[in-house]
Amino acid sequence: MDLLDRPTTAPPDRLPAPVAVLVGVLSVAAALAAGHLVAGFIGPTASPFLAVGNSAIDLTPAPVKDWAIRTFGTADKLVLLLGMAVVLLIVAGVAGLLSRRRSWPGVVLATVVGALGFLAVLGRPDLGQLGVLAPAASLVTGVLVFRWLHGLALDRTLGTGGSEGTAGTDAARRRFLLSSAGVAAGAGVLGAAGQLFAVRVDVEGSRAAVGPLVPAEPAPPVPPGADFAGNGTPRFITSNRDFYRIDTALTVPRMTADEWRLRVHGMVDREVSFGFADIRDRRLVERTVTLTCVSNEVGGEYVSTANFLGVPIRDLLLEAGVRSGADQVFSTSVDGFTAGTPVEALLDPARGALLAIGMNGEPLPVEHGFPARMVVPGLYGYVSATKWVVDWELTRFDQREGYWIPRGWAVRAPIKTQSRIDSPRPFATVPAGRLVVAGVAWAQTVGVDRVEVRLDGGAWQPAELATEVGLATWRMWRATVEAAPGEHKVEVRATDRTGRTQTEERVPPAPDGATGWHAVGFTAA
Ligand SMILES: Nc1nc2c(c(=O)[nH]1)N[C@H]1C(S)=C(S)[C@@H](COP(=O)(O)O)O[C@H]1N2
Ligand SMILES: [Mo]
Repeated sequence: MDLLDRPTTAPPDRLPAPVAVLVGVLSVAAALAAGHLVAGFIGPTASPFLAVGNSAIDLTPAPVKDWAIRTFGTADKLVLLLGMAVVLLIVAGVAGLLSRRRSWPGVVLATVVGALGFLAVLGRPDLGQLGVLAPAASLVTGVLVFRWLHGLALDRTLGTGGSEGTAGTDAARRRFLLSSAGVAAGAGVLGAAGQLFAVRVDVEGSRAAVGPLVPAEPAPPVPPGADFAGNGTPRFITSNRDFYRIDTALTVPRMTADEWRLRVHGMVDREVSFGFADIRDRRLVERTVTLTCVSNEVGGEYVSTANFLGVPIRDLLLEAGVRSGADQVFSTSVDGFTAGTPVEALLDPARGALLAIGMNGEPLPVEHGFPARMVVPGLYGYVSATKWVVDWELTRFDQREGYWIPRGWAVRAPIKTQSRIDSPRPFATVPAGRLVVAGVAWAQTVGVDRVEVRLDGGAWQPAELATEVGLATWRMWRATVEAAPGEHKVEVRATDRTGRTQTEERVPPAPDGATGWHAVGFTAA
């Protein structure tokens, strides 16, 4: 309070800088809280802060986005929100400093920032027109609080707070401090209330209420010997908790099974739609599928395997009747993510694409798409695996583009044959002598035929393959090499059943998946 109360010789004619900054920051806090509260009622993504964050994600140029994912991994969203908070604090401070005499410069700046919130919310595909109520609440609250606190602060500074003399100044100062504290507390309470309303949708309760999902056609049990976990590979089935996760939205959509509906329309003979019970009451089939992300670097972790339970997408499409000429199913998630999948792949009974409602014996986890998602063996997730899916439009590839296509990724994206070394870990030190190298390989829909390893650029030697579980899944391998004391490099390459061997050349993930041999350097001692 020292700075605020510093005695001045000449009567000041403007707010001290710290007071001005405080007014700006508190007004922005109040604005965000009001928007967050309103968004709690009409849809969490209408919260102006989140909406601006989501727009930032959607508008970020592809190279920056790829860099952010590479650098921060799944913390990229936290980094973005923190970065936005810092920028906003600076803007709020500047708005205050520009308004040391009069409030209008700050009001203008606040309006400009508020307009960003409006644009962001209007751009959200998942919000109705009510969505703009949230940024409207922010804007009005921000401007009113700013003008009010600004007035109190001027009274306090100039001593125009009412009665004459120091008593008046003291009263004005008290009024300003109390009001500031009130705004800070009020913003906290409103923001928290908005958060409570936003999570009131009891999605976990809805998941629990689904009850046991019993497949009419269970996936064959994973045979013993399907993994080499003892040698350092992952377990064959990835637990739901460890399953990799990719989503564009800042917050995971919270939709209950009761609210969920999938609408099938566009180039169909008849529009149909399905509620959750319609799907759950059908003959459910379970399939073991390895999902893969196109962003997976050579040797990367964005590949996992689960037992997915659901109904064949083929059956649902046949009920709607696909008109000739339609070559794309354009799927939309409740959060606005979209993907374009070839009709041909979805109708192929051998591929076995599912509308999944279960994963590893439970209803889909919320982060993996509850109530329902698509799972299409052999296609990268961004062109096929829409989570929280609510809409299928039968259309043509030349008519509509899925979310990632204008961002530099390929329209058609079959998963490339790949292999990865899981043991030894990079830079590990291992005992010299015989060493078991182990890992995974995948070539979804055709199967892995052969895996080979070589040490220090020597001759390729065949690896032992684990028991094959299916063509839609990964396959584990291991090989024994002789490592003399010193530094080594081990490399791997797979050959699929079409006879194609992975090529050596390293190609980055964009636009249609990384290629190249995975190599691991280690020391034998
Ligand atoms: N709604 C929605 N669905 C989505 C995505 C997304 O960002 N939003 N990401 C896709 C991508 S890029 C991949 S690789 C898979 C990942 O599925 P998972 O998170 O269950 O592993 O989901 C796909 N489905
Ligand atoms: Mo992905």
